[in-house]
Amino acid sequence: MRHRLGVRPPRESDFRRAAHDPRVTSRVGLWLGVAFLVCFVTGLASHLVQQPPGWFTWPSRPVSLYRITQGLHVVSGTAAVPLLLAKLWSVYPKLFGRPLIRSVPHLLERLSILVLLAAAFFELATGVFNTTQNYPWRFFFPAAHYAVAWIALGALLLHIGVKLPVVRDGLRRRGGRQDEPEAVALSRRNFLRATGLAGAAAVVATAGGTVPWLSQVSVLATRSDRGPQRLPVNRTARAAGVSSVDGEWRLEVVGPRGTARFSLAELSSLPQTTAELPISCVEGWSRSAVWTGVRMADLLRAAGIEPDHALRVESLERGGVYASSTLPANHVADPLTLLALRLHGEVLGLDHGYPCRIIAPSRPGVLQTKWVRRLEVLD
Ligand SMILES: Nc1nc2c(c(=O)[nH]1)N[C@H]1C(S)=C(S)[C@@H](COP(=O)(O)O)O[C@H]1N2
Ligand SMILES: [Mo]
Repeated sequence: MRHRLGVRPPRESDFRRAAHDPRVTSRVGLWLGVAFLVCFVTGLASHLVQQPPGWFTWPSRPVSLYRITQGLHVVSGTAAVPLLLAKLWSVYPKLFGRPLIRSVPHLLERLSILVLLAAAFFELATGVFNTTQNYPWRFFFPAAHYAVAWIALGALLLHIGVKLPVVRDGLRRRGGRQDEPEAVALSRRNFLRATGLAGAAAVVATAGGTVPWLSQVSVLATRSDRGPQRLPVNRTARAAGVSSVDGEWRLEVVGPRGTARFSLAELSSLPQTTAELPISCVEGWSRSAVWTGVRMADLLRAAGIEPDHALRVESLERGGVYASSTLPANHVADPLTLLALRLHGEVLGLDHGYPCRIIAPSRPGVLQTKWVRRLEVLD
C-alpha cells in the first residue's frame, strides 16, 4: 500500500501485494467454487433423502453411501471457510475501485456479490454450529440452511458467469512476467500455498468425524468413540422423554389386513441377522457398529405382509422431529435393513433405542429411529 495517509483516500491501484493479483484471486476462487459445489450437491442429496419427492429414490447400497456424501458435505463446507477468507483478502482492494458503480449492470453485479457473501457466511456459520450441535438461533436449521443454499448457488453462478473472462485470464497466466521481480512471484506462490494448507488443515481437522483413523488428529471433529456400548449417543432417552420400557411393551405392525403384535421375546425368537452398519449423523460424525436383529423383510412376512411397500416408523418418543420416519420400499426390501435388538453383541442400551430401533444401510442417522413402537405399511 503506497498511499500517504491524510492526502487522499486509497485507490484500488494502491494495493500491490501479490495476494491481490488476479492470478491468485482466480485460483483461490476456483478452489472455493469446487468446495462450494461439492457442498451444494451433497447437501442437496441429504435434503432429498430426508424429504424425498415422489420421483426420488436414494439407493440403499453401498451401505456407506450416505456416510460418504455427508462426510464430504461437512469437510468441503469446513474447507470453504479458510478459502473464503483468503478470497476476500485477495479482492478487498476492489472496495476502493472508483467509480464505485459504473453502470446499472455493474451495480446489479455488485449487489449479487453482497447476496453471495451474506448467503455464504450464513451457510458456513450455521453449518459449523450444526456440526458442534449448537443451535443458538430460533429458526429450524435444515429448512433455513437448505433455502439459503439455493440463494448462494444462484448468486454464485451469476458471479462465475460475469467473471469467467477474468478467471480464464487469471488461470492462463501461469508464470511471472519478464519484468517481474522473482520475489513477487514467490510471494504469490506463498500466499497460494498458505491458503491451500489452511484448506487442507480444515479438512484434516474435521474428516476424523467420518474417517476413524483420522480421529486422533481431527481436533474439530467433536464426536469420538465415547458413549455407551462404544457408540456416541445423539439424543439420550432422557432428553427424548423416554423412560424405562416395561414388560407390557409390544411392537405393533400395522398392515392392510390388520395389526400384528410382537413382544420382545417373540422378536428375539425370530431369525436374527448381524451386520456391520454405520450411524451417519447429518451433524457430521459417523461410526460403524455391529448390529443384530430381525430383518425388516422377515418381520413383515412374520406379520403376514409382503415387504414391498414403504413403512412409517413411530417411536415411543412423543413429539419432536425425529419421533417418526419413513422407511422407503427399497430400504424395506434390503436384507441389511434391521429392526435391531442388539449392539456389539449386547442388548441395546436404552440410549441407543431399547427395545428396538431401525438400522438400515445408507440411511441418514436422523432416520435411524430409536425406541420403535409401531410400524405401519404405507400404500
Ligand atoms: N426416536 C428418535 N430416534 C432417533 C433420534 C431421536 O432424537 N429420536 N436421533 C437420531 C439421530 S439424529 C441419530 S444420529 C441417531 C443416533 O443414534 P445413537 O444415539 O444410537 O448413536 O439416532 C437417530 N434416532
Ligand atoms: Mo444425527
